[in-house]
Amino acid sequence: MLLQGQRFVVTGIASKLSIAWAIAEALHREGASLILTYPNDKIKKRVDMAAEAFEADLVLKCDVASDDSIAACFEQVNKHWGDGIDGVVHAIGFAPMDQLDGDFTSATTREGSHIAHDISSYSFVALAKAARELLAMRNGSMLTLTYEGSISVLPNYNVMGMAKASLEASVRYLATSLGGEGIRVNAISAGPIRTLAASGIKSFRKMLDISEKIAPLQRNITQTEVGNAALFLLSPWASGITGEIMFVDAGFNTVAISEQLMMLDDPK
Ligand code: NAD
Ligand code: 0WE
Repeated sequence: MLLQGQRFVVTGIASKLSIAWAIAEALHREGASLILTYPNDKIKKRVDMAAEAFEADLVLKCDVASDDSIAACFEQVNKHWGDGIDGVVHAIGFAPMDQLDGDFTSATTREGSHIAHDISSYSFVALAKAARELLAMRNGSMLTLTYEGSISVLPNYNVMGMAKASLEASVRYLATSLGGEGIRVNAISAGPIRTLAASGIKSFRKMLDISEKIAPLQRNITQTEVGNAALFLLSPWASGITGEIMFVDAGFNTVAISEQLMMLDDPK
């Protein structure tokens, strides 16, 4: 029971496939107490299911598009855990669907870019602002989820690549800003996983197939593997780690040209 008596706020559960579901599962397994959040009534019932499964203390509304919603949420967190929290998990990403389809230059719009950056990047800073005092009381930490598309180009990821690059920079700036208060800030860069956020993405299946051919482990990763890495970064075992982007991607990011790709061009 690595996290007995510790308290975490987990955002981003939308289904049993959500990465946040697996993170909440891992935290609960290690004895942590949880508050889970949802953005709107459509998703609330899924979060209620998770709350039951993981014996969560509370389920709170938190739409990160709204400062009022974030403030109201953390007012409740403060009421429940007024003497501090040990961590906040940000597992939120969104861009309008039309942004994630086709040629980057043509598909990207001012409005689409604004929404992608607001919901997928600024929201992490907004949560840090709201949680700062409570985190400082217990040497807490923040964790977010990012993707390789922030560094190198993948078809259709488009403006989300820009937003994830911005999110990763925010991890470093927040780590320095909050380090003096004993608060750590990290990210996990996860390999592709079939979740709701992957549904409707053109040729996601193909992306999974190619990823497992390039990755050193020759397979894709699971939500549980991200949950376990999250557990580590949120735990006292990671007390010396901040501003870090940790890859949980079966090694995919370390390979430029795989043996498999060589054979594609010249089969033998
Ligand atoms: P998911 O669809 O299960 O989770 C995305 C979450 O964002 C949902 O719970 C949704 O409710 C939430 N959300 C969207 N708008 C919101 C708002 N305004 N306020 C509050 N919450 C809002 O998909 P997922 O794959 O578990 O995504 C979680 C995170 O992991 C995202 O940041 C995503 O970019 C990242 N990630 C996913 C993959 C992948 O392949 N699935 C890989 C690397 C990183
Ligand atoms: O960050 C993500 C998901 C990003 C995402 C997905 C959606 C689909 C539904 C953001 N906004 C929306 N909006 C919707 O309406 N991932 C890392 C998963 C993902 O998405 C891709 C990927 C991968 C991997 C899009 C194109 C290419 C690869």
